[in-house]
Amino acid sequence: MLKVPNGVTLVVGLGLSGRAICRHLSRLGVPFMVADTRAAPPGLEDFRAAHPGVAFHGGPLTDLDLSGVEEVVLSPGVDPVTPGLAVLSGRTREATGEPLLVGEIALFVRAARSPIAAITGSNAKSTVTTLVGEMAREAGRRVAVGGNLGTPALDLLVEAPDAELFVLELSSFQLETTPRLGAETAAFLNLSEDHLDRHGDMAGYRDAKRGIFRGARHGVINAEDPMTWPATLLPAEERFTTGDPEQGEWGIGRFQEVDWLMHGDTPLMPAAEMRLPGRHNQANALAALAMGTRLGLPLAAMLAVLRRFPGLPHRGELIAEIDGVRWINDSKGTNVGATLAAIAGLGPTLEGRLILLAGGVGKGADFRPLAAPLARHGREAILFGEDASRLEAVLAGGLPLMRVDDLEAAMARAAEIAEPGDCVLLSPACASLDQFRDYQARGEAFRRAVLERVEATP
Ligand code: UMA
Ligand code: ADP
Repeated sequence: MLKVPNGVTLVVGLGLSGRAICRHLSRLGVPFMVADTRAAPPGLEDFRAAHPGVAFHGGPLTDLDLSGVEEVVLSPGVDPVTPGLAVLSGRTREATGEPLLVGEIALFVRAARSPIAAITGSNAKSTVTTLVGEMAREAGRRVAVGGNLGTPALDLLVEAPDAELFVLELSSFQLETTPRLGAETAAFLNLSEDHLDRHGDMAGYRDAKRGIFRGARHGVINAEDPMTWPATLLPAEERFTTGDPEQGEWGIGRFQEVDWLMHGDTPLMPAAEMRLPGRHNQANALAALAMGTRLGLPLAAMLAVLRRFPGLPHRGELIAEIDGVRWINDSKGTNVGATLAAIAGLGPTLEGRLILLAGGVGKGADFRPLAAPLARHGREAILFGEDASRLEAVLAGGLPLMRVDDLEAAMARAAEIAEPGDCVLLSPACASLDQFRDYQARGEAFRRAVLERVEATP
């Protein structure tokens, strides 16, 4: 057994977060060592170069004697019940009374001197985080944006030392190990099945995400999704809905015969002026407006961002229109909730029909919710990857189905059957890891193939 020396902090995981944690501890002058359950994780060389002389243990955590450890800081991908960590369960640090086992965001909260706007949910986190960040920037605020998206939170402290506002996307993994976030405004956008392998069941997953409200001064929640509501009353709380808003709510209402983004009975902007397409993105805009308003951002600046923001790559991204057929990359649709939102958000806006390209690693999810909206809006679903047969079983009878080997074959089939006014939508409802490095690689493969088609089109 290797003893972590008394008073030394243990960092677990040597990925993006782990290395950010090491840099932070090193800046603070806190003695630390690092463990990873892999013998030689890809980050090891960088780590050794950056922190010569700092001890590294590669292998099971059960090899470590943690009896004298000062604190254990986990990377988000490391489950707090990983063998070897159980001895820490329920234990607190004498000096602070905080749990002995925390994550990167706990360290961030201790060090940050400016307000935090935090966003979680199963889907749309990155979109809303980016919107709020852009709105703050448009309003002239010095804002730093990161977390589960882009720059790890702790690195923001160095990259943007003069930030007046931090906008953080936070995952259930990060929230689970954050004892108290204390956000100025915290949004829980939606909850649908994902990451159940880690959280056990939906209640466990929801409870982890609800951690975003610990110490929050203002909460933004989804009126249509009670799973996002906090367990205890917050000092202030606002709701968004895609329906007609009640007093104080953010929603979509009819005014001058078109749909408007509304705050209570005040019309703010015609929904069609938003550059992002679909009802699901209108919900995202409303959540961002609620947060921005709490942060004191002027309405004009926020609406200007909604008029121009084209969306992030791989999230409902229009790559090209070829012969009247739109090809949309929603490779980030890695779970049923995201794909459902894409189908239900885009379907009603089409002159033709949807051709859905889906499949990959389903993470044990229940695909049944996809069947009805696909039957309503779909021309055909083209299925590939590890869980194609599970998708096929659930969708059978609703619309024509086609099984192919991979994305390339799926795109060839889509080009064959598409008619003007149709939309070819890559929104796999699955992770990509059976056939691609990650969802970005899958989206890039789609983009390249569409652009080749553009070039080949006379
Ligand atoms: N590791 C172990 N034991 C384990 C699991 C992992 O030692 O049981 C080690 C791995 O060997 C590796 C390191 O931990 O060396 C990887 O750490 P990590 O999985 O926590 O990943 P990071 O590179 O630190 O990236 C994490 C987030 N990843 C996860 O939560 C899985 C990134 O989110 C995030 O951008 C980054 O921190 C910066 O904050 C990615 C993600 O997929 C985008 N997030 C999930 C999602 O969005 O659905 C939650
Ligand atoms: P996250 O960071 O939570 O993964 P993203 O903004 O990257 O969120 O979007 C992920 C997926 O969710 C995309 O496929 C996108 O089309 C879909 N999506 C966007 N808005 C919503 C919404 N309001 N509800 C459900 N899914 C959505």
